[in-house]
Amino acid sequence: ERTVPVPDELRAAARKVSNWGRWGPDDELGTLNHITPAHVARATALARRGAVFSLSVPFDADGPQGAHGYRRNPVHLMTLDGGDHDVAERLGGWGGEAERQVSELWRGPMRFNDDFIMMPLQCATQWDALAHVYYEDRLYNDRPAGTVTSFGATRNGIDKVAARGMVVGRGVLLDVVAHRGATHLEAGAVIGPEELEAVAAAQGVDVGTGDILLVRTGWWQYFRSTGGSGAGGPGISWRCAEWLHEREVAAIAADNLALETSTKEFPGVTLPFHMLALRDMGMLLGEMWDLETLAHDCAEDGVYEFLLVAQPLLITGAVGSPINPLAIK
Ligand code: UVW
Repeated sequence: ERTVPVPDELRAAARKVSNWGRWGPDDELGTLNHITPAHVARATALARRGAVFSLSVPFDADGPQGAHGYRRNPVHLMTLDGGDHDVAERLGGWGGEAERQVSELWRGPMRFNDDFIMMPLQCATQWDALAHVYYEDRLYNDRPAGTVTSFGATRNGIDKVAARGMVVGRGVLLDVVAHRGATHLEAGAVIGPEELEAVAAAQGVDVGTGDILLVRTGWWQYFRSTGGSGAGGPGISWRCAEWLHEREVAAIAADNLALETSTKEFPGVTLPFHMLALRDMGMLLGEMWDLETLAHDCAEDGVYEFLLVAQPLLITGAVGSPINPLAIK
């Protein structure tokens, strides 16, 4: 048997948390529909001190993909820099159309540098789009798997979210590391819904409709401090799906590689929380966010809520997007 069937328990959970049809047959935003203009307006009031925290890890060759099998860290290349100008002046030009264009520009006082980057869209701080993970040939809202082709995602792509400027609202940090009194969670640690509930209660923060939930596991900090080891991530259990569904959470992100635990909760089934969240609930998943500085600030002032702005890029048909999320307190 090549295919491990969907376990009964997971299928039962899928039925409970499914949002297919909830926002109409054409919906491609999923649980982001929980964020209404009223939610956004209320969230802006959380930017009280004007303190801004970038939640992005660096996009560079030392990135988190050192711990990943099938992705690569970004390759950043310069296409033009000051050295080209110096060489052209000392040794003569490059010849051809390139020289004609550039030397025309260099006759004036303006100088410039250009670059580009090659990278998987999901190699560092990012959102998984709803078209990223599916099973039994269906994507979120009963779309056929064939709607994603080599031309990209014709349905449920990240562009649908980006075009609407959807990912802004009330962010809530649940600092599981601090709650456990640890520096980081051990590889494969599992965070269940009971623990999310306990952390929220201990921090004195509620989690409700339209919130964007951030979960700190300490993985990113640990990965950085150990010089790149750290495959086998701590993370949330598939059992958190129902808890998030009941609270009408809009999206969830964490500071680890895959958001959910690397522990196999069902034999032969990889990423069961992804299956429920992306395909059945229609919930964006954020991975590899740097929550360290924000967590320290929250511990200091005891405020675990903030305005969160985390827009994906408008990349047509993409199944994920790099982001530089901002928390503003
Ligand atoms: C997979 O690797 C399938 O998913 P993610 O990048 O969201 O962890």
